[in-house]
Amino acid sequence: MVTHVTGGEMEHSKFTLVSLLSVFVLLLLTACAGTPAAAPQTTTQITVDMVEFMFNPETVRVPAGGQIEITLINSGALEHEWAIMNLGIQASEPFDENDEANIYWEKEVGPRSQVVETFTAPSEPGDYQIVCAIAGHMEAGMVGTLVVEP
Ligand SMILES: [Cu+2]
Repeated sequence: MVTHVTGGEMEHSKFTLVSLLSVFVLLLLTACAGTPAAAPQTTTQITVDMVEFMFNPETVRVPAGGQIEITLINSGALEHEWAIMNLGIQASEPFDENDEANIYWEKEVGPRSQVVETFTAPSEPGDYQIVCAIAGHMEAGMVGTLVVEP
């Protein structure tokens, strides 16, 4: 006995398949919609190269209160760090505990390596001193400026 599939039945199975797919797609969309969307935020990307004994570039400009993504590259043979001092503070030479307490944000990077970090720029516009707080490095020239723009 031969079963003939009529045109009507064929249309029906196609319709069922399409319906199932639609439901599946809807479920996927609903799942995605359930995830809270991240608030749009502008990130300022900066890159600083560190080597004995300097920062390149020395001066970095960021918007006040902005979200900053910094790539810190240590091309040198020694450990270095990029430390932002609080507004109005000039680190003493040698760098001491009082200076340590006046760091706004800092990141150390091992020799011949790099890191990507994020931080929030100070909300107060102005010129912030940047130093490498490792003993002797500031004196040797590892100083710079973070210009926080209004
Ligand atoms: Cu250093």
